[in-house]
Amino acid sequence: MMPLLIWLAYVVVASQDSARDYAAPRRHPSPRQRRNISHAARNASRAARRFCTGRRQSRDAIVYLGQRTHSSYDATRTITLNASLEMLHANMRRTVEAADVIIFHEGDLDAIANVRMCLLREETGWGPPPWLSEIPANENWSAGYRFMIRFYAVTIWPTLHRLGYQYVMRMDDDSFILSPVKYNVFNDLRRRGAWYAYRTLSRECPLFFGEFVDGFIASVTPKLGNRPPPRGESYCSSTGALAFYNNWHVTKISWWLEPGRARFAEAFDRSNLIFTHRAGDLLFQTASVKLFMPKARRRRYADFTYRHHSIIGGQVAFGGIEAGWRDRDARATLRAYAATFEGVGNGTGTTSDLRVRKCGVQEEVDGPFRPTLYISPALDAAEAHHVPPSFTTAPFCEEQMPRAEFE
Ligand SMILES: Nc1nc2c(ncn2[C@@H]2O[C@H](COP(=O)(O)OP(=O)(O)OP(=O)(O)O)[C@@H](O)[C@H]2O)c(=O)[nH]1
Ligand SMILES: *[C@@H]1O[C@H](CO)[C@@H](O)[C@H](O)[C@H]1NC(C)=O
Ligand SMILES: *[C@@H]1O[C@H](CO)[C@@H](O)[C@H](O)[C@H]1NC(C)=O
Ligand SMILES: *[C@@H]1O[C@H](CO)[C@@H](O)[C@H](O)[C@H]1NC(C)=O
Ligand SMILES: *[C@@H]1O[C@H](CO)[C@@H](O)[C@H](O)[C@H]1NC(C)=O
Ligand SMILES: *[C@@H]1O[C@H](CO)[C@@H](O)[C@H](O)[C@H]1NC(C)=O
Ligand SMILES: [Mg+2]
Repeated sequence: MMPLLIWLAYVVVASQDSARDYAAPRRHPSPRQRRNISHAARNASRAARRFCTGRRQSRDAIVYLGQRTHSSYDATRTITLNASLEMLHANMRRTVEAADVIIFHEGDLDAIANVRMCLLREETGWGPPPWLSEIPANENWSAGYRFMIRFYAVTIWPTLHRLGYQYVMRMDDDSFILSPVKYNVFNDLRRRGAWYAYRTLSRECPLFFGEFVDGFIASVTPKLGNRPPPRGESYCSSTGALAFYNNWHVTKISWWLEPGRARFAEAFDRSNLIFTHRAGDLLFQTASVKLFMPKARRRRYADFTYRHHSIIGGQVAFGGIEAGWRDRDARATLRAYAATFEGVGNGTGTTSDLRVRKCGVQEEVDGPFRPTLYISPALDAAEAHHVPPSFTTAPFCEEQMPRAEFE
């Protein structure tokens, strides 16, 4: 009896949700379309059975990409998947209990209790695009790392859609939720009508990517009804100057499947920039949201403490920690972070002298700036060694005069 009730409630809520999101009138499906829909559903459940353990129990998915040893970094990088999961369960209990947790992997991970383990295969969005017969060599970034980028930019949307999911929250095995979030994040997003949510910012927009975006805008987008940068300004010097540090984000899957986005994703994929220049999914997701999504559909969550960094050669070379305004232990958590890690900058020496910085962040368009604390070890290293800070920096936060985030 219970499962049926839950299923009914789910169908009712799910259909209300889509009715609210799509303003266009919905016509009844023709018999052919209806056959097609059930065909698609069968396809989805077949794919799920073939590649994933368990079965779908929620319309919301928390997704990790996991691996036993890191495909690009040396042995100084230990895999922290279990620790990340533990903190997620401890601090986002309401969200985790209502969602499916999925770990996509290449067959090198053992099953974890209460987690759907899904195999990464061509059918689940893993690998190079069909036209790329040889992966360009890169001394720093493995093929797998670049498949990861392609997954989060291009192939995750149809894959999760086929598995029956509507919203997705990304977690990396090195992402840590470090303070309690007492509500269900997916429901909060739906209630606010938001389609893309992020936690923090990265200042990065390499020229080659900016040129790709500007070229795309010039060639096709006037027909797509998007929001191009102000006339005469390049993407990187205007709307693209700040990017979403997207190793944690939550988004509505169907938005990424709309024709405009599909066309942009196809152009990005076709450019091969992922494989030739390691153009990140972060850049692509940011550009998609900034070009196509109404600002009011975006949201930043600044209420929980979040850590994500990249350790290279034992020091934090990128990323750091940003405190949440609801975190009562923020100062102690930041102090513990500063006592544990060292920073290294772009071409600088290291430093163990990590500074707690203060800045203002904006959660919604036209919303107030909230005072926030953060640590950016690479920035500390640059300052300690009197070199200019790397242009590329995360978490990025302006200390004096914060700029409006919702550009
Ligand atoms: N299965 C699999 N997962 C991968 C591979 N490369 C990265 N991942 C996973 O994808 C997620 C993102 O990778 P990270 O190396 O953290 O990438 P990133 O955060 O963009 O880059 P960093 O700034 O270097 O941390 C992590 O959960 C990784 O474990 C790979 O080759 N195979
Ligand atoms: C049936 O589904 C396929 C694949 O999703 C789609 O390309 C096609 O247009 C659909 N046909 C109808 C009649 O809805
Ligand atoms: C079902 O899957 C087959 C092959 O995997 C594909 O050709 C077909 O278009 C799919 N149908 C729908 C409706 O998605
Ligand atoms: C992580 O947990 C799984 C079981 O949940 C276990 O099999 C695995 O050995 C653990 N990995 C590490 C590195 O502790
Ligand atoms: C690889 O990384 C090293 C060390 O960070 C750097 O000096 C080199 O330029 C990088 N190579 C490429 C192709 O990016
Ligand atoms: C890193 O430092 C080099 C040399 O100072 C500089 O040319 C380069 O632009 C810097 N990289 C970034 C991302 O700031
Ligand atoms: Mg990472």
